[in-house]
Amino acid sequence: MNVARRFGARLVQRLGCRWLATEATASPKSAAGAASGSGAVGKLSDLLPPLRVAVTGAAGQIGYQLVTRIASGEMLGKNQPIHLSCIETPQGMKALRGVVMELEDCAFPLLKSVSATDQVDKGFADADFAILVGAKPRGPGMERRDLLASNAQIFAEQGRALNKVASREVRVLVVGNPANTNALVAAANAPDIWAEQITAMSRLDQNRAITQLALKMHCDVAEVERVIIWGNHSTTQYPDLSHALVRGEWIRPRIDEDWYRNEFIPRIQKRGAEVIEARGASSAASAANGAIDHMRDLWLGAGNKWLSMSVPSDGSYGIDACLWYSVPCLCPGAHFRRILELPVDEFSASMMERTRKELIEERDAVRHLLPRDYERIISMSNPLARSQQPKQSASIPVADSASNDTQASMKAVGSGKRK
Ligand code: NAX
Repeated sequence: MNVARRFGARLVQRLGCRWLATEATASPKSAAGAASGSGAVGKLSDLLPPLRVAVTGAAGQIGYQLVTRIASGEMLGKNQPIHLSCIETPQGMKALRGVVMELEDCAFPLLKSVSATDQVDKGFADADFAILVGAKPRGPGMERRDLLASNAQIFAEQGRALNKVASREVRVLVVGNPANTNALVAAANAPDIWAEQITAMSRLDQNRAITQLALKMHCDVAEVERVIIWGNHSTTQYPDLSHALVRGEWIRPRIDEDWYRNEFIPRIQKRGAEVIEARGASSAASAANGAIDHMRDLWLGAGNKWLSMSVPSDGSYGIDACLWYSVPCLCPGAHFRRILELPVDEFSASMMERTRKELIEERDAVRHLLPRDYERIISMSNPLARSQQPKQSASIPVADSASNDTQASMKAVGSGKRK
């Protein structure tokens, strides 16, 4: 089957070719919702053919928030009916039944069906989207290395299941930690799925950084642009304001260096711990919100917005291929494009290097769970990777970066297919 054609068909669907949506595809439930005028749900005649969304860890604190927002249409749009598949551990199934009851009790017009299972092969069947939230928390006395290995096992199994039963065009978002390395493990175990269809979440970090900058500059979050998160979703991440704009103006020269290096950067890096300290539990609503933002913008497109996403490295910015490293991207709809050749100053280069090294260490800690030919599996999904030489310019000043035309500094990557 020609994957590009199927990909194109999905794109056509996403772009809203309404002739594809017939009344026959819409359920009585959709009709009731549309007729009752509940919220901004699309008219029956505007509804698209349904898509399947699978969520692991659906009874956990992030999953609980996430499934409700997905079912309400916040992720894929108000004219997109969905079948929702909730996946949990056997121990989580009782709580999951309660979540399913609540979803039913919401009478969401776009929710055509909801299912609950502890079998990944069943849960991922024909999935168009899979959000992998379920992961083991760090137990008492557990070393980081043990946590990495035990979660990598879960993501290896889920990668194999996605490979076996999900749609060939499935879009996968990894949220469960260590998210970047879990994405690598899942992709390495899913040889028939493009590695670039598997992304990990750094949007929560980006949202946190945007808000902190807006607070500092006394402006609205909507007036902040081009904030970047580089690297790992961990305390080594680099929240970068080198290219940030506030009300359309390049802000870096006006930022106090001490605040930037000693308050802003550590605050974003450790924001998760700050939330745990205050709430007694880790971020849940904001994490679910980050996942919704990530998937919505990836699928529906986000114009010229710079969005940070952890994606398989293509070698740009000196990052080793096969690491899932957060970089700035543009989302034209249905896929992402890396923003390439941004100038990187010395400070940024050192911050980016630190988080790169951590990802290498994480990769090495789970190497025994990667197939022997994992580099081939991942790089084959990105035929441009080897032809694109990294362009790292550690000493280039960033002064002109804000006026660069985004389109000029960005190149499309990876729309081939391995098979
Ligand atoms: P919870 O412990 O509340 O929920 C996790 C759920 O996953 C549980 O219900 C558990 O039964 C289920 N689960 C565990 N293993 C599973 C498996 N193999 N298959 C299906 N379900 C499974 O954790 P929660 O607060 O929801 O956090 C979930 C994950 O998100 C954690 O790994 C957490 O560290 C990570 N986070 C990632 C963030 C990011 O930006 N990437 C931010 C928030 C969060 O810390």
